[in-house]
Amino acid sequence: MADLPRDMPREGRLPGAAEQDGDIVLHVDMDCFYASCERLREPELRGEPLVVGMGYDAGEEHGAVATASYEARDYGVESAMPISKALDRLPRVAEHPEDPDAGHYRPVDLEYYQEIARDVKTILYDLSETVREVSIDEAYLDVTERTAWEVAEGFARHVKQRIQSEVGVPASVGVAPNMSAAKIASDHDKPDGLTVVPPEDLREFLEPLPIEDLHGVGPVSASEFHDIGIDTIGDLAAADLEPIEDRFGERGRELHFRARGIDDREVETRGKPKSLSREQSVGTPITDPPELYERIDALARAVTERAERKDALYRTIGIKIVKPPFDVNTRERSLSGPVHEPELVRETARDLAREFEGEEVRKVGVRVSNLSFAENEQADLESWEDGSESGSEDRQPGAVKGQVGLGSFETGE
Ligand code: TTP
Ligand code: MG
Repeated sequence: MADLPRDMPREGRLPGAAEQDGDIVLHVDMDCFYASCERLREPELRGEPLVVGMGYDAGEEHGAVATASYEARDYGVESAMPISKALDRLPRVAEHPEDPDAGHYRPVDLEYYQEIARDVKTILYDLSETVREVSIDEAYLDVTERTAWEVAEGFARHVKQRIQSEVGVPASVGVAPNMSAAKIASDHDKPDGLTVVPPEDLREFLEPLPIEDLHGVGPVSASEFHDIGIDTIGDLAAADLEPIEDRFGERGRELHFRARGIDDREVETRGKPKSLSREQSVGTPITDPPELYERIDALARAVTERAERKDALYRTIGIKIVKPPFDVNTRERSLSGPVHEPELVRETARDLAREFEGEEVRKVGVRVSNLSFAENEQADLESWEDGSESGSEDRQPGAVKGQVGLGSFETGE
């Protein structure tokens, strides 16, 4: 594998912010979602081969599998397969009651699944302020402020358990330093999966995986990659960028980066964010006040630049100071009205940090909240555009505000 710099600057990142201290992204994807919903209201279906789809009743000829339980997948039944083919592989119990290799079939009841999905998403919004819903059963959470790498596994287990105990359906969860890797991680150990990939393990985790595991590589581009001798994510990471770009264009470039564990997309809630923040960890705790203030200044600048891009005004300015090992302190100050004044953010943040002068500090953050938006729809527009530019992953032409992912799902390409 090529010797690539691990500390490549990420766009939008603070200079000097070490990669390993960046974001913590959690991806949730429900297991055989429609089938799990059916099992919730019909517990006898648990552990049974179960196909959810349309068109299997006598007299119907057309229809496709929406999803299959993992037991049905063992018979070769897959999403999007023609129902006739599914019936060949797994006959219906209703018609073959004596056959031990028969399965259950249920029609699609989207409204019911959407209701369950809403319950799941409510828990996710409770777990993080920043939730990016990408389909009916899938979302990314920015959990940087809610956990730390050392305890991320316990946090992920908590997420799974809450969904299981409060809603009653199983989920797979992946935690990684960016969206692309988190998606791969949640898929890694499905069903009932839990995979945590801390930054220092990222390259090693990705390297041996088949190129198909990289989200955005569907069957067509996978076979093109195989044609040029790229079989694993590690092969792509080690390949020269130029020929990849020539062949696959901008998307090739993006995939090449993701193969190397680099993905600059930020998890952003569709719609208006509630706060904007930036934080940075330091390897050796800071005790030197000038260094602390220097970092505060850089973070304040990053946050106000982001507010500017989003046309956001803020009423509250806050800081976060983490002392070793995990002593999290937040302080904030509210203003009388919404403003956009970078200098005021810098001064206020410095002022709030004063009480920590001389103490050991391992993480610093600056945040503005109580946001209002100068240009009414600007924030929505921007986050939508961000999403559509960000590669194949979140492209959902049908997914506009208010109907994110309803009935839409990803097919790879
Ligand atoms: P997926 O998350 O792709 O699949 P899944 O949840 O059924 O299974 P997995 O455990 O592998 O995550 O899609 C979520 C739901 O979207 C799925 O339950 C049914 C629906 N869907 C379709 O209707 N047609 C399709 O082709 C696919 C892929 C999904
Ligand atoms: Mg799923």
